[in-house]
Amino acid sequence: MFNDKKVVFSGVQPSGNLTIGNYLGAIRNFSAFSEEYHCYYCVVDEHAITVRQVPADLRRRTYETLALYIACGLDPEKNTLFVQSHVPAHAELGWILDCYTMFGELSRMTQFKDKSAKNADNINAGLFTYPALMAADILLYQTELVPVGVDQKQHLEIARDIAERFNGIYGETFVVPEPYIPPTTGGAKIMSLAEPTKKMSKSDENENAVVRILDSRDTIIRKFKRAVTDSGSEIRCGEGKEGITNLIGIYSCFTGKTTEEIEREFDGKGYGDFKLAVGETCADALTPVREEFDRLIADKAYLESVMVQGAEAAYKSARKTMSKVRRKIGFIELKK
Ligand code: AQP
Repeated sequence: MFNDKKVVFSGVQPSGNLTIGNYLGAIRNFSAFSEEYHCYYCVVDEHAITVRQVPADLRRRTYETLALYIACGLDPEKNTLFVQSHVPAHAELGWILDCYTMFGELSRMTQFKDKSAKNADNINAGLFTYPALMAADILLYQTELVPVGVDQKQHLEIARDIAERFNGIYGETFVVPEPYIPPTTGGAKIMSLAEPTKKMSKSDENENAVVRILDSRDTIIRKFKRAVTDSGSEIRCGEGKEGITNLIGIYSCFTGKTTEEIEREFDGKGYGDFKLAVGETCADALTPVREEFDRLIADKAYLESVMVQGAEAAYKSARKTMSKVRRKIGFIELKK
């Protein structure tokens, strides 16, 4: 079915209830690749445990993230949808790539710095070596393209460096992947509604800072109404207007209108009108996703069948890369 197609890989951590940042920066863009590429979309539960998770919540969110993939338009018959821990090759290649990843390069990762500041009581080794596991996720499938938000650009660069380093030592083993990052006005980085200089993150403790894909219509509208703006009154992008710039970006993502068109549309109108329009537009766009999600999440047996089918397809491909890697580094493969 997938012969000769180039590969797309991406993942989302089940580390919280997904936000419109995850949606606009990543998931919404995934289905565009389904026809032309062989797409692997993974729920990266192994990454999620770099931050302490409540087991029951992790389990529930893993189902939910898979259901959201499907509700956002990813057909399991056209995409390989799977859970990272169901394919042990991720952890195995992750360890191997740890040994080809430098302490210095990991120390420069901004996500490590941010997350260690947020989780000062749990700065574990997994948090530090996260990019090597992410490189394994990608390289395992000989991925050409990785659709991600701009916050993941640095991790993509390290994945490319690791692939090139490994290929340099052992000869061509991995395809060197390219990032696919949406344009800045196209959802590459959605900012917090409470602190618009900070990325919107699903693990943010301030509920008013994040709009979740599954928030109710009223909640979405209320959160946008409360969004931090500035003391001015003009609906314009610009310095000192990070809040309004973010809202214009979100509105643009949902309507397809350019910044100029939006600025013209709201010329002479107040922040209140604009925030209401953004809230309603976002809520309307997410309603069908929420309805489809509600239907899917009630059918655990179906979701589990997707997990099984996805894990089998992913394993088939991962197995080939692992065999090549083991041979190249000098591990003995047992003939069964
Ligand atoms: N605010 C964002 N704007 C645009 N894209 C975003 N992504 C995340 N936040 C934004 C993209 O979503 C994909 C999945 O992200 P992830 O789950 O792997 O982890 P993350 O980047 O660390 O996302 P969060 O929401 O900030 O999670 P937590 O709070 O758990 O750390 C990625 O493609 C990411 O770029």
